[in-house]
Amino acid sequence: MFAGVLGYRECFVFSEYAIAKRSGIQKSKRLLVIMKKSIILGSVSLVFALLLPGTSFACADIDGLVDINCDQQLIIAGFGDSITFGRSDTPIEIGYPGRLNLYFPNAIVLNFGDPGEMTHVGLRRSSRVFAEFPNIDYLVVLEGVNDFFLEDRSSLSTRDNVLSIASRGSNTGAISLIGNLTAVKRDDQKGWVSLVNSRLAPHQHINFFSLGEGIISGDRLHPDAEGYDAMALLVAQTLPIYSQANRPVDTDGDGIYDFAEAKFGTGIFNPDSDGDTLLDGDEVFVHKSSPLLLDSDGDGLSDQREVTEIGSNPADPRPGTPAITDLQFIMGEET
Ligand SMILES: [Ca+2]
Ligand SMILES: [Ca+2]
Ligand SMILES: [Ca+2]
Ligand SMILES: [Ca+2]
Repeated sequence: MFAGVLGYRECFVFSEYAIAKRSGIQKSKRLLVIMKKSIILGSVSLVFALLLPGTSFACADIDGLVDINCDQQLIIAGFGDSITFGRSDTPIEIGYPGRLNLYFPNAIVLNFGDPGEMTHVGLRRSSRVFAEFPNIDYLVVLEGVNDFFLEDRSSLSTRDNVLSIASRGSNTGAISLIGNLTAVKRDDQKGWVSLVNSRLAPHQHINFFSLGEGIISGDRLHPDAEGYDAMALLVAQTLPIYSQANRPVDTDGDGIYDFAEAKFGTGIFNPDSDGDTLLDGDEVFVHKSSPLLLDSDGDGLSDQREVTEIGSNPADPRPGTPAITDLQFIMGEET
């Protein structure tokens, strides 16, 4: 599992990794690309984040959130403009996304904040982002204040663009959450914020506006560090609610969601496809054995025996101590 906070630049590096991966470049070379890029960008932490060993469980929750796409990674992304980016944050501009690892330490947090962006531009960008990052579990969309500066933009088009960005995220399988605009201290923009938020109200999941003007920094528009703290806390409190409400169905209760069963050749109505008494989800994610074979590694010891009696690895045929002991048993110590 990858873990770490990825800022906007790191997202670029991560993109390079994804591109290299799709191009069929060897994993070691892909990591080399990451390492070179990270050093160039002064962000070696990403290298270590990518190299962290994984944890394997069934489609288990990670940090209290459902692993929506059952890929054993928890990916949370913030999409928006300068307020997602973290403008006016101190000591560095990481915004609310950069603080989410405080609450979800095993998550990959992606910051897709693009300062100054208007929503119709964001809508176009979102296609590229979601094509490049199709494994996002949770997406938070917060954008719209910049549309105020374009005379031909209406609050209705702002709403529609935000809804479309969220919808595109949902189409990748992510849970898309729409945030309303944060409060502003600039008098000439208050009416716009109020208007957009009234348009978004029927669709909104995260009420950033409720945090009030107290979170806003000296520029009267962007939150300050404490403001971003408050936004992150609000997101962290909200995510688990929608996470649980959107938990995929696992009809047979074997730890593999229905939509993922086909990937492993198992069915949605049979929790133990090969009849070896081990749940399909445990075989796939915990033991790394086959849910379709009684003896996954072909060493003569059944998966069930290796797991429940011997304590050996059912997916590794190498003659470790338990296997030799069993071989002796098979060969007949009594003779
Ligand atoms: Ca996931
Ligand atoms: Ca299942
Ligand atoms: Ca098996
Ligand atoms: Ca075996």
